[in-house]
Amino acid sequence: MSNDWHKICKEAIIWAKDAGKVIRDSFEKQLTVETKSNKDDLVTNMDREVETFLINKINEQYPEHKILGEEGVGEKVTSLDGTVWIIDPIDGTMNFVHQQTNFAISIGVYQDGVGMVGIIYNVVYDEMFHAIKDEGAYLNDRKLNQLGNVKLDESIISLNATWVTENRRIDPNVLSPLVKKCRGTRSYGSAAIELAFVAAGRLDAYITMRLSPWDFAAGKVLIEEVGGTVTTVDGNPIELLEQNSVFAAKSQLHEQILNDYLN
Ligand code: 2AM
Ligand code: CA
Repeated sequence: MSNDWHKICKEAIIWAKDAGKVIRDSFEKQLTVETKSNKDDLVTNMDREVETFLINKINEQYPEHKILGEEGVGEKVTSLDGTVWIIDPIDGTMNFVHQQTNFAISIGVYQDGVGMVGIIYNVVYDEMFHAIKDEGAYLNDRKLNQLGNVKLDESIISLNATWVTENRRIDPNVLSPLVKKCRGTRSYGSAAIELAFVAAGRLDAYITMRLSPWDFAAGKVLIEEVGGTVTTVDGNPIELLEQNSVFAAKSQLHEQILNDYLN
């Protein structure tokens, strides 16, 4: 059975906006914060509430679709066959808890492993980034331009300071020359927002060493729709159902950084 991607995109936008309103309204209320894998890996009642809300909407409308969500409210997804929704109810939970800004709802919809719809809702800024495969990407009603070229020494790269200090995943000497060479670095603390900003041309590149499918599923669709490149930091294809390092950038800059710094 074939899907109507316009309809799916429109519905997902409405659900994300409705969920965003619920999250904004929750700022006035008491939040329950718990930790998951470690003391800095946070989850709140709102993460679970929003994931449940989205899963219920998807299930009502598309009972035959599969759903992979960060908080595990849905069933376990082990293959990309068919239509798979990959959702993060709140990407940037630490920002949500500490700052009440710079977090996003991320929804990617894949058909047999191919990204068809990407939605990232920057909740507090009311910025809806969305794309349908082969139909362009949008920020609210504005169509995003295809990404152009940029000189490395005039580029802004998003990366967390963790990756240029001692850490378990990358030698700090790999990325520190890149940090020196580029015009500036930024870190927003929400992978979805950083990927959306690459798609919108606000950032030229984003590099991180470990993300989960719900962190990048929507962003990958958005960036590829404006001609950007998303791979692992080794330049390999992203595995949709695995944790990956992620390197997203304007395509020419991606190639240059890969050749001159990451290889
Ligand atoms: P989250 O807030 O949805 O957990 C922070 O640098 C970014 O990395 C956020 O997008 C955050 O998503 C994600 N992140 C944080 N800890 C992570 C982990 N242990 N594995 C994968 N992604 C993580
Ligand atoms: Ca999350």
